[in-house]
Amino acid sequence: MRKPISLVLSVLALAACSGPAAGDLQLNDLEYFERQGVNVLVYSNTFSGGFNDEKDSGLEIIHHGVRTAQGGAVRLSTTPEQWDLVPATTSREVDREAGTITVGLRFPDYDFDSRIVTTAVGKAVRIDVYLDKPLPAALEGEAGFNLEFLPSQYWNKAYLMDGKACRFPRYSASLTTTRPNAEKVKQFKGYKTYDDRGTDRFVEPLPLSTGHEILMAPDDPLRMVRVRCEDAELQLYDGRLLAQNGWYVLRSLLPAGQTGKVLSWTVEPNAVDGWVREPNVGFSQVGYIPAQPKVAVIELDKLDKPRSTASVFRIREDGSHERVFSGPVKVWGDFFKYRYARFDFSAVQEPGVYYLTYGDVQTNDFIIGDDVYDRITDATSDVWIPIHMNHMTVNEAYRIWHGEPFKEGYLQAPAHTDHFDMHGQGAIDTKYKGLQLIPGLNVGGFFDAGDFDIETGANIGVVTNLVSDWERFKPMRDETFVSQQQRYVDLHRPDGVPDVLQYIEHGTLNLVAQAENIGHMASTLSNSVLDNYHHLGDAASITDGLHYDPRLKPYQKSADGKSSGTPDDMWAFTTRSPYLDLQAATMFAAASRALKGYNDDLSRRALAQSKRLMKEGTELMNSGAGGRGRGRGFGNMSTNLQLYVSTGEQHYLDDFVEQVWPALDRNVNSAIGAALDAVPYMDGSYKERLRPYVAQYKNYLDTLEQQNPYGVPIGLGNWAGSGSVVSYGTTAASASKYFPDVIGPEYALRAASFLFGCHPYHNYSLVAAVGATRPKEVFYGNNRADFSFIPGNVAPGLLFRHPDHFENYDDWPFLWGQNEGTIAGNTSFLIFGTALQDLLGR
Ligand SMILES: [Ca+2]
Ligand SMILES: [Ca+2]
Ligand SMILES: [Ca+2]
Repeated sequence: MRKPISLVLSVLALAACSGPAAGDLQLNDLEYFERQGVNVLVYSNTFSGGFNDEKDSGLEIIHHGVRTAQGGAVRLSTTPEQWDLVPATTSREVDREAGTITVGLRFPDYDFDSRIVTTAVGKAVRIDVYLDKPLPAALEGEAGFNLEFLPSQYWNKAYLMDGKACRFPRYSASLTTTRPNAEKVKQFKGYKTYDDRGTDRFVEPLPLSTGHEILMAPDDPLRMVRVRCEDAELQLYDGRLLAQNGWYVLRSLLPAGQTGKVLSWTVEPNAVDGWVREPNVGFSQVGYIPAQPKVAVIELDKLDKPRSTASVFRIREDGSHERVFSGPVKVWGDFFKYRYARFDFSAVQEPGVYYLTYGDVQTNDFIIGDDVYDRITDATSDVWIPIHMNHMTVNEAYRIWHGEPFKEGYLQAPAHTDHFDMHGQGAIDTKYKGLQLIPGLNVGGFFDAGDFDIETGANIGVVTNLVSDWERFKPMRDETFVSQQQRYVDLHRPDGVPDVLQYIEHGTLNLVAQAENIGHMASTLSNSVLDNYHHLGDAASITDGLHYDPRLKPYQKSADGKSSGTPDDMWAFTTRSPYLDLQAATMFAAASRALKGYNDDLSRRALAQSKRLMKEGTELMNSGAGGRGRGRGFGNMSTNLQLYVSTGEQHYLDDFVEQVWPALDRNVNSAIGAALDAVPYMDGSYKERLRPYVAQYKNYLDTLEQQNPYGVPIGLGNWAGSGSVVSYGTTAASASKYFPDVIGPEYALRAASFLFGCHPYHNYSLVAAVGATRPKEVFYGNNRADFSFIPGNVAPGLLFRHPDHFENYDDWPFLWGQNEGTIAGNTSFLIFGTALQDLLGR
């Protein structure tokens, strides 16, 4: 996925309420149905997240604290995939008196409207589907009401369909059929999620079970749900047959030729009597240095009575446990769904192995020691980053992570083409024709994230981050063998060259190739067909490595074995953005400095492109061509600083100084990072003039502790906010380094604690970091189909679902907004980790 710009909203805790009562489902003030242990949300989250079916919309059930069902909607297929059509929400009305929530849904592609009326009836919610006009003929036998259940919460559990006992399958291995493509309901913008291998037929799952009443998970009271439908058949499907991120789908077809109320379900989630959510004791899974503040944040059900004390136990050398500290638990207050309390155990300073207890809750152990942060970036730098090197074979010990991808290179994207990952090609603005090979682009660069495209903006961020890391901290770590000549990377094999330099070189190689061969920066180098975009597995097998020749038939190879008729070649989307060109100019200037003396040729080429793009980009910006889909940010202040540092030319510095103070006056929080970056290159008077802004920034940092119990910026966007926490931590570390008398190290350490486990929902480290006792088990990496992780990944973390729920699944990797690490984000973490180590004098 391409990370959308997410807003960090400042929010105050919602007004306190006493929590849900036992008994019947009630429509509450936040406009969802609630009883103790059960929340039924009705379009608090609509299908408008940006990537179609994100599996977090529609009618949803949060069952004893876990969002186990979603996607309740009229849908057009048995097991909808991400790029199947989703309904627009045309209206949402809450009638408190009648106790109903009514939602209007519309599929514009079929001019098809429906209405869902939900009503609490005792402990159940009744769902009635209304049609004012009969189903469009094309949707007869296709449109149904669907509700999707989370596989990882139901697999291996039992269900009864009309009394017959069955088991939810751990593995997707049930019957399917095929139908002619002509019968396939349209997918998003006419894309196809599947490769029919020339059969002209698509696959459709067949139901696991059918009946009129299903009792799900009678063997687990926390997950038990009863669903009844009198007027149509209930069908249970396994969505994983078509897509690994599919859910179990319960559905009923809508009848043809009818209007009015056409379907009724009752859904009754079980509630365990007197259920109160277990406290979540948040703390740093990588531990603490002896002198630092140590505050655990305890997340509590509003029905839970906060305890007055918590304790710290030490695990002694003979294996016995000793209580070494007890202290007060102070209630912080309410923040969205839960109540929060804090336990300060800063007094515990002796190095050793410890755990916390709060009532019956005992945490896993953690370490207090001088060196606990020393290795937090090692997995990111030694494993995650090199695995994401494109156009190379990457090996680790006995394992090939991926072969060499995209040997056939990249074609010019045809004019006026939309793209499924939020890009697009306007008129062609290069010397190439649509679908003509642009030479030289299949070199260097990093996979964006859990997908395999080169996002130019993200790759610019990567090189910028790595150069910053190199120049500030000179990391000489050498654990990676990189041979551009062999196109081969071997992990854990030193080759005499610092790895960061090799990663800078790798990123720069692709970006310089773009500037030289295209003339400006491409927005992305990405898949041309959707069936390749959702690839899971070895990147080298996404395309066939052969040049596409339209004269051959699909799947046919030429006699010389060099081309094929399969249209799978990647495309370069080249529409010019002067803003992106200016960002590239900044990065090239920085890369040129870092590469000098290591790869002089590339260093010279980068500097040449920097000067050219700076000039052309500035002219285009001044002419009002602001570029496609991008804001102007704060002009080219950072570019000017980078160019000054690279060239020593005074006019760049003058331009920087002219821009930095107004930018700080406009918004100190957004400009302070760039202003601090300049400190090493400026004289003492600059630093003194900056001081009051740093004091102003400190005031902002202190307000965060009133905004939420964790004291870091918590984002509410559709992509969770670890990136903002990393950025906050890095800026706080810089401020603390240059102005230690104004800003102490505690702010940067707070960011570390949050990332490493002191956060809502659970207390696992959001970073797959060396040293964390309990990192998250699953991430949305390119190996997510194996419910696994790539070491060093940083999850976006706590995804906010409206109106009051933070979530991070640890048994289901497939929600990108919570579990996908990105190359730009993870190299930002590398800087944060290094800056923290530097700040702590390590
Ligand atoms: Ca992407
Ligand atoms: Ca190396
Ligand atoms: Ca090909």
